[in-house]
Amino acid sequence: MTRIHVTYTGGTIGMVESAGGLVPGADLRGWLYRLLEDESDLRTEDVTLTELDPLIDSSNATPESWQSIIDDLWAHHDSADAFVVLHGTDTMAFTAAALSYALTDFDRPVILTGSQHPLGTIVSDATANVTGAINAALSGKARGVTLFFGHHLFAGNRVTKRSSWAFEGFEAPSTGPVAQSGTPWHWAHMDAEGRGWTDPRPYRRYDVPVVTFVPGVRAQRLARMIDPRPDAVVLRTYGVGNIPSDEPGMSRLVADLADSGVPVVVTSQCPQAEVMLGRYGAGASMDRPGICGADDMTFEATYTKLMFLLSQGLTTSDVCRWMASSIAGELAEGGR
Ligand code: ASN
Repeated sequence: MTRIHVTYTGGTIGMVESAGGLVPGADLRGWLYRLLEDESDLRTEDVTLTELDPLIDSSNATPESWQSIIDDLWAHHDSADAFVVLHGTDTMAFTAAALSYALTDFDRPVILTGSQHPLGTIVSDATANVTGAINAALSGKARGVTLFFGHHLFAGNRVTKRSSWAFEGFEAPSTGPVAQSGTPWHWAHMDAEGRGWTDPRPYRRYDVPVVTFVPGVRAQRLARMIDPRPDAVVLRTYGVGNIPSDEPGMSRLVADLADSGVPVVVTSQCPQAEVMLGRYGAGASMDRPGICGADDMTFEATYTKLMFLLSQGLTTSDVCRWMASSIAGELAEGGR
């Protein structure tokens, strides 16, 4: 018999209406145990549940919240065979990626899920998503950290939230899903190869501004965004890694930032991308040491990986080296 541990972190799934909008407050524990009793062969004693305190809207998640989930998973590592994390959808893809880097030696499947609508009503997707996550946990086929939502299972570091309302609210733009639920489930090959990370240090918060380039942005605006000097910067550039290089001072500013030792990570605004620094003249100034491309990583996988690497106390050149190497299957090294 498979034993399952559930970590409940908050999110719409367990929210109730209030005068100030949706807030945590539903009896998730009662609902979950009734669901498992009625709909599965799992015995109550085979399912344990931690309700994190406080339960949050995942918009309030921080690297410390990721760490409290990781700590809860490790605390139950020996007493369960598979793990389900109930999470708000807004930042679930960040948490899934963050967990994937920190849990490469966890050796048990971890499946995140949540819902677009609170549990307990006929219009809700909560039952479908939680039963899907439990089925993935029981399947014996899920590996590493995955996310189940709207009939699909995704690698946790390849997924992004694509819709604020659709029941198919997530997608993996570069890889597609790992499995589709059905009778039977259809599984794709999971090529989540990575080098892993032994004994990672806990997540901490770092000052990492994310700069989105838009047509007409001035270099002066960017200069203000990076003053005082942050711990690292993520640039959300165009296409394969292009910036408005004709804007006076723009390319110089980015190059100076890297030269001063601040790691600069270049991502694309395209959900499906492969960053190639120097491919165009408009991005050529960024083809230099201290500036690294995010390859085909999602924005969520990139940002959380940077937090992970900074938390390990790495130098800028090591941050860049790891940005190009797969820790937990988050990128296709050397392109696809
Ligand atoms: N704001 C909610 C959250 O992320 C959204 C949801 O769970 N559907 O916690």
